[in-house]
Amino acid sequence: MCCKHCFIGPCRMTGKNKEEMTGICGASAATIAARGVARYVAAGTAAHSDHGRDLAFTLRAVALGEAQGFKIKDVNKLVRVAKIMGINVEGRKTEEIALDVANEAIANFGRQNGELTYIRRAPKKRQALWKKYGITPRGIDREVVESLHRTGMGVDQDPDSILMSALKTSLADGWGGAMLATDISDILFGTPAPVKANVNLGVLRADEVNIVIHGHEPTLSMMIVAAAESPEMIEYAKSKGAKGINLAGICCTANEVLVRQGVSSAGNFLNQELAIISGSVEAMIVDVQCVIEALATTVKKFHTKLITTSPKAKIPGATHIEFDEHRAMDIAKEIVKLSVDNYPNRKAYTIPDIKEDVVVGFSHEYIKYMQGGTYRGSFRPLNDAIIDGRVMGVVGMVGCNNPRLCQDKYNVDLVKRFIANDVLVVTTGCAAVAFGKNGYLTPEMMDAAGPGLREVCEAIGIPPVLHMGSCVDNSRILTVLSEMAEEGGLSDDIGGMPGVGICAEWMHEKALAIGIYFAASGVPVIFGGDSIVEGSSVVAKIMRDTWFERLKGSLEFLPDPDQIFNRTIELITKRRGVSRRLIFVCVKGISQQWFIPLIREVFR
Ligand code: NFS
Ligand code: SF4
Repeated sequence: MCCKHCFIGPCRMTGKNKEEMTGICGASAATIAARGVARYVAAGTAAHSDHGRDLAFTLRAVALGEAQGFKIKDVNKLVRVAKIMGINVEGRKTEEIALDVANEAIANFGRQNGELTYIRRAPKKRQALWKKYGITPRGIDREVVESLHRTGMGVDQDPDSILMSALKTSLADGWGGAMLATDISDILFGTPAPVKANVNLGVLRADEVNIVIHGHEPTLSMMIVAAAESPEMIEYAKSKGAKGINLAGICCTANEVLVRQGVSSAGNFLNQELAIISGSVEAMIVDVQCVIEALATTVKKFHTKLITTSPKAKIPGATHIEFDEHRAMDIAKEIVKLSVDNYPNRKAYTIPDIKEDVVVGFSHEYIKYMQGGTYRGSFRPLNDAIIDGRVMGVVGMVGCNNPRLCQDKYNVDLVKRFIANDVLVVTTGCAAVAFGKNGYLTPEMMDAAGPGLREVCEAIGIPPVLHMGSCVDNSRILTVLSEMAEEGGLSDDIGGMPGVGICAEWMHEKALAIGIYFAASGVPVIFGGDSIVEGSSVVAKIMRDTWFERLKGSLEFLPDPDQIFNRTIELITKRRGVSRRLIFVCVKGISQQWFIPLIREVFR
């Protein structure tokens, strides 16, 4: 336990009796732990939301005809988003609608009062709960700023109050910045639908120029994909002795181009240095988030060029080529050319012979479409399967790698057990890539699923583990849950659904923001590894029990996969309730006209 929010400190609490200690200003262990959580959430929300903001400005530039090489790829999604935002679409040009959507998105950041536009997408009951507890977010920037203010020296000193504000700020991420990032990415680059690709270091190629794109924002990486596929660049690569240009992703940039373009992924967070030490990477192009500074030292021992592109993220020792959407294609070609020029410098290299086939790209739109087609798409089949017990529940497995834990092991141990127990898994981020690396993202994985889940997956035509995208795409899970609530039969709110969120190998502030917006949205959430609030039982209890009483969502830390598994099944079982299943069987029986004769037979 440590607070360094002012220079009276740092105040450290060590030993067993932390809860009897205070900081020099008198701050209790609970206050210090709660402030820590709230600051993590503010930083995580800032990261996802700033990503969303940049996309909104790109959309604006596209609408105004100022973004070189970009166009609106998914007009249907643009129209859907415009309607949700209350923007008139009738008889208007695509660019006019796009400009209004971009401006409305941008307005969400600086809004001072009222509420975020997408709050209206949540079930009515959820919106009412947020109002009741005063946690409906107003503007994204306002909530982040207020969190930083509240948690400063001598401001909010009530752990419960600090944690309620953390919930509010996290909602500005999930139903604000992240959801806007997802929607605008879909509008600009296409809404994902299932696509085949490969995952792991074996996607690097011996006889081609290997360019690894790493970071988070899809704007530059999509342009690099286009530049690398251009005949001009392929010819140039051939002139340098390579057979072509091979693109591979790392982290969430990988997920963005994987679920949309089927560009293979070289792996998740802890694969970033491994790709370089294969000796086969001509250039690693990075933008923002999860890009470790150690890359700059690692590339010194190999021929790899490390190229930073964001004005927000520079690394000493890297080559900086700043991205600007107004000249996007020119910059992308410049970067690709520089990478090709580096191919003749490749020396000894070893590409591990490991890669797996994957099927990825399950956007909420596609999952809905799979359940009834374009005109009759709904969540009815999935809801019914959960009600009648063929599917026990849905678990969202998300988040990072963390070198405190064996890479991917926790996630893979858990996913195996969930699908074997008829629990459908939806996944994003580095956890999704972990499943890909271990062969869990193929339809053949149905064989590892329990009989009920297998039947449903076969009927709907989906694998038991659904890769839904990058970390900002966790907002897709919120949309799925809202649509399942609207469909009826399970719960008329996200709270009450037999669903649990799990972040087993987390490390980033963003992960905590995600976990907490799921809790605020009514989902019980479990984080793996050590607890960041272990110094305060008061805070741990508020996050687990008080939040659950108020919001039907919670956050708890469990260090061990067995505990995570057992607790998840306990939470799902409690939520399923026996009565609902019985009612369903009866209603279904009556509708199928076998129930009444059966009862007659029994009582005859
Ligand atoms: Ni999410 Fe994606 Fe990976 Fe963790 Fe980092 S890449 S935004 S933070 S490490 S899952
Ligand atoms: Fe110590 Fe209080 Fe300052 Fe934190 S705010 S460093 S607990 S004196």
